[in-house]
Amino acid sequence: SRSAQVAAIDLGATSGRVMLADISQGRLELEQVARFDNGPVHIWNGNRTALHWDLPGLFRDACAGLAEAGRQSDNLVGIGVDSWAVDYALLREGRMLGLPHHYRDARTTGGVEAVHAELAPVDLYLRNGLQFLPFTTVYQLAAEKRDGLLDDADSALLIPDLITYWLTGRRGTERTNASTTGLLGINGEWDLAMMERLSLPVGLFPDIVETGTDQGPLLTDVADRLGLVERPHVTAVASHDTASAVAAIPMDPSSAAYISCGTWGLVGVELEAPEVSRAGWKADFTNEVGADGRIRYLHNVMGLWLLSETVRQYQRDGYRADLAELLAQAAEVTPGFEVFDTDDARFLPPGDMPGRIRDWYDERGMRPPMTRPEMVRAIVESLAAAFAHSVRTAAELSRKDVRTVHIVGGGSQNRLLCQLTADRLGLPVQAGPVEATALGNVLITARAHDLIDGDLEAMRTIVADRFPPQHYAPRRSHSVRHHAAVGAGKA
Ligand code: LRH
Repeated sequence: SRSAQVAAIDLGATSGRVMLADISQGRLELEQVARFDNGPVHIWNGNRTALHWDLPGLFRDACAGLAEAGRQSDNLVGIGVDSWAVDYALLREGRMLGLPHHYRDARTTGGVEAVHAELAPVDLYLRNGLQFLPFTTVYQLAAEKRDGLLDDADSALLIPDLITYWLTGRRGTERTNASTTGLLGINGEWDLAMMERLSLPVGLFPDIVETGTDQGPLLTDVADRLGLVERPHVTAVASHDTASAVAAIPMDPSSAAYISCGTWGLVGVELEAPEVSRAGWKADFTNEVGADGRIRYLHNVMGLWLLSETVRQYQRDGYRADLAELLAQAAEVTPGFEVFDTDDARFLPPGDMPGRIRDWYDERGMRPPMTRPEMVRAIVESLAAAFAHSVRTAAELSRKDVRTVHIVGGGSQNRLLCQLTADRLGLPVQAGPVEATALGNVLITARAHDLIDGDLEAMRTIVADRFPPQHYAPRRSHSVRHHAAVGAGKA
């Protein structure tokens, strides 16, 4: 039979890509057809400099990628779109009202205060099951409400849903990403009572669209412009990038923890049902929805952002800083410093990361990392420590006997990080695939087109066969003790 291809638009917080996949029962070829930069755009708004995303630019680059995917394939049947979570565009009568804000923009502080004045943090957790992140959609909306920015809007679309709308003309809110807004109850329904209580417009986001749903063909106009005569359909994939990544982790969820490591390090386990407890609230563990109704029970660790912002600062300082080189030097450092708390909110905004890290040590009268290789080593050690801590907490809170840890995404290529995580946990680390998010994206589209069938386990088997992970054994002798501690939980 004629072969068929699907494309993924995968927008990360630092770069976007379009991938082309040839998938059929037992075969999976994945190729990158376009890659483009992404990052905050700083724009003066009359009062202050605000951080935005260049959505029109991203859409242009994604479309160019789709056109290229079309040229490279003989039968492009499907497209899926995923991106980072929580952010959204406001629309009126179908038109976007201004550039979407970046979740690292400072305006959310007021939003957090406004929301918590109405609903205590623990009550919010009991309703939506989400860890506290100051940029969760509900806080962003509360800040925009205060600034009068919602007055003109009649609808809002999360980023992948916006791209889907611009491609197909159809509006919906895909379920996995909807689960990151804070506006969805743990029962999976929009929490209208909460919206009313917070004086947020009810019905701003369109109806939930289940993961895997056909969103229709490309608009004729779009298809013509991209040279795609046969008008591929867009599938609502697990449009939260982390949900797509987790769907493609070659793991056995009964005994594995995972770290989806890109800009963020999302550390946790997969559950069949939400786990909402006081202990989970205190530990800041979130219940986000995954593909096929699974629950991503995880904590946000700061991730590679700390490294990329550090390298950016070194470049601003006039050093010819190259991350690979710095990591090689960092591997040779004998750490003479303690780890720092990567969760500290001061590390959220873009800026002078090494300076802020030094401040963290100085404030405690501790010896800070002195040289650039030491700084990079401190970051990687601290990330590994944070990963290990969250893996242990996930195991305890979920009462899982975690025996192995999967690292996927860009971080899976960071050998030092993988090894140090294995060492600190005393558990084996399975690294890769690096393109887990794009794989999860194309697999859901392929399933929607009946190119493959089966459940998540079947999809994970395809990934494991085609992209066998790289194994890191823990280097310390006390691994057994650590393992016992990880599995012990509350039992
Ligand atoms: C990772 C991610 C993460 C969210 C953050 C906003 O890209 O989607 O899961 O918490 O970005």
